[in-house]
Amino acid sequence: MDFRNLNEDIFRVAGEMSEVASYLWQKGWAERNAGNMSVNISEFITPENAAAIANDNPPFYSLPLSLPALAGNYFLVTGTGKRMRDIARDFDHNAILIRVSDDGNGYLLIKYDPSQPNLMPTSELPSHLSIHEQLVTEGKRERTVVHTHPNELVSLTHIRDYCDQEALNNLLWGMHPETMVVVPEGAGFVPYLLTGSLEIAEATLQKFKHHQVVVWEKHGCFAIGKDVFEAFDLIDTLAKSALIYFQCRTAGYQPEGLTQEQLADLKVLSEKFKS
Ligand code: 2HA
Ligand code: ZN
Repeated sequence: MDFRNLNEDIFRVAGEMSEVASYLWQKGWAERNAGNMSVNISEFITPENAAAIANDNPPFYSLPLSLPALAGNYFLVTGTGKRMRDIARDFDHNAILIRVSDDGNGYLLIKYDPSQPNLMPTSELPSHLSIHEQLVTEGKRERTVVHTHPNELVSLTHIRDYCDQEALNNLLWGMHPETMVVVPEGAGFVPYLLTGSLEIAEATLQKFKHHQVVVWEKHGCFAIGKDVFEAFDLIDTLAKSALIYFQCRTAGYQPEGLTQEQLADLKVLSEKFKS
């Protein structure tokens, strides 16, 4: 499995995914096989790469959804059941290159290795690809999707009051000024649904129309970014706010939080950063 070596851009993206996989593990957000990542690398595939890949006659797998905007697109994705700590150490044996078929109804497993028949894309592939489909359709700049289980954010969604998007974001923004600056749209919130289902993929998609991070009740979160570092930073910033909240509570007091006026000033600041 040498798909990393197709060209130096793909080699770099694989390195970035390995680096973020190690952060997720070190953060304690990636127990066992928890979490998954995908990056749309179509822009880096040269005609020579595409021809070499086609010659390999890769196996085809159908998908329960149609992805017309992704027809022919290439993705690096983490493998199902694979550990983030193993992805960090040995990307080639724990991640895969796929190409969405020309009809958009399935994908081809590139550089399929018969000695590793269990190396298949993440169980959350329907969520990942439907998010990528929306990103491409809407002409968005983001090309990566990261899913992980941040303890701090999951803990918050065990509190009924914070299973409400507005309340959740007001709490997170209020815990640290940078949170409003880095995540001014806040997180989208998806109430509990079965993981890996089309229902959760659809609900997540709706939230990504207006947010870069989507929190799944009692499970974890998804983030999009132009690269995996941007997606990681968004989650890390929100998780820090949640941690500050719990540290205050553990110390025996209810945190004061920033005032609505202070938050409004920070929102103006975040808009300045964007322009
Ligand atoms: O990849 O995190 O949600 C395992 C999961 C499923
Ligand atoms: Zn998960």
